[in-house]
Amino acid sequence: APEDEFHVNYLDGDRKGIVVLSMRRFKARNAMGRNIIQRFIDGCQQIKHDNSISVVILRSEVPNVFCAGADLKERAEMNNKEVGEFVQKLRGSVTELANLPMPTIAAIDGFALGGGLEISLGCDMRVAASNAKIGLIETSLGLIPGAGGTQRLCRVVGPSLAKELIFTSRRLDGFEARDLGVVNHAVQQNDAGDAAYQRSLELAEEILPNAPIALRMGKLAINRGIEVDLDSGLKYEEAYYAQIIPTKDRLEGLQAFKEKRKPKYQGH
Ligand code: CO8
Repeated sequence: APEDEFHVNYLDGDRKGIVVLSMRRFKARNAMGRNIIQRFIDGCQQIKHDNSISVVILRSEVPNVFCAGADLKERAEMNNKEVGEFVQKLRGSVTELANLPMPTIAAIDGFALGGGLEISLGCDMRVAASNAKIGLIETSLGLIPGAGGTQRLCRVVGPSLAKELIFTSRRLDGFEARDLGVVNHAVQQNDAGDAAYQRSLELAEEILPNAPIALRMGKLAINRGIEVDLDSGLKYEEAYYAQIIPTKDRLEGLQAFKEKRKPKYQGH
């Protein structure tokens, strides 16, 4: 069923507070067609106001593929107006993901090409497995990255490296991508083909004990701050810091320190 192309899974037990977004359009290697894009947007909207979520992992359940990019078959059937709307929707899905208030991690266990890499650039952090093939290959298709790639890759690795990667259409494996800073961590692929997802879970578990509102304010301060000069950025930090002062979790943090115990944050 089309709704099966994208799942929102709330983990429980020790992992309560982690949500996993799963792309699972098996036949088309998670190519972003109209349906999966809509499910993707719906999934982000479903979780964005949920303060019980501390961290989100975006993964693929399709073996060996994170996402093959825009659906080139659907696209070939469209007239110019429809292509325009389609591209706008794909851009919108990455914007929805990037605007999620909580920390997000992309688990790249295989190909992440073109729009596939652009989607992962909508996450705060990326983890790749050794078998990943990561690249903004659009110029080899007569295009440029159209779902944020020219802007977001620059902000991750700086303009001269982003230019080299876009001009050459180079495909990086997980370790190469890690060495260049395109992804935060790289791991050897395992037999199950989910090593990047497993490493992403570890990273999520490291984030999980921390206060959800503090995570959200930290993300906002960084995201807003990198777009402006330092003085304005420091003002953002001050403003988001002020929003934390009245929270119960801040008092819980102080209390736990005093009592030499682990804090138990509630997200308010
Ligand atoms: N679109 C549509 N169908 C696709 C796509 C795609 N991007 N990728 C794979 N498929 C389909 C194949 O056609 C095939 O279908 P069928 O079984 O009917 O023949 C099926 O998925 C399986 O594909 P393969 O047999 O090729 O599977 P492999 O596991 O051997 O290879 C790969 C997987 C490496 C991912 C390979 O399929 C591939 O290279 N795909 C194309 C990748 C690509 O070029 N992506 C870039 C797309 S362009 C882009 O994303 C630019 C976006 C710009 C932003 C848009 C504006 C917002």
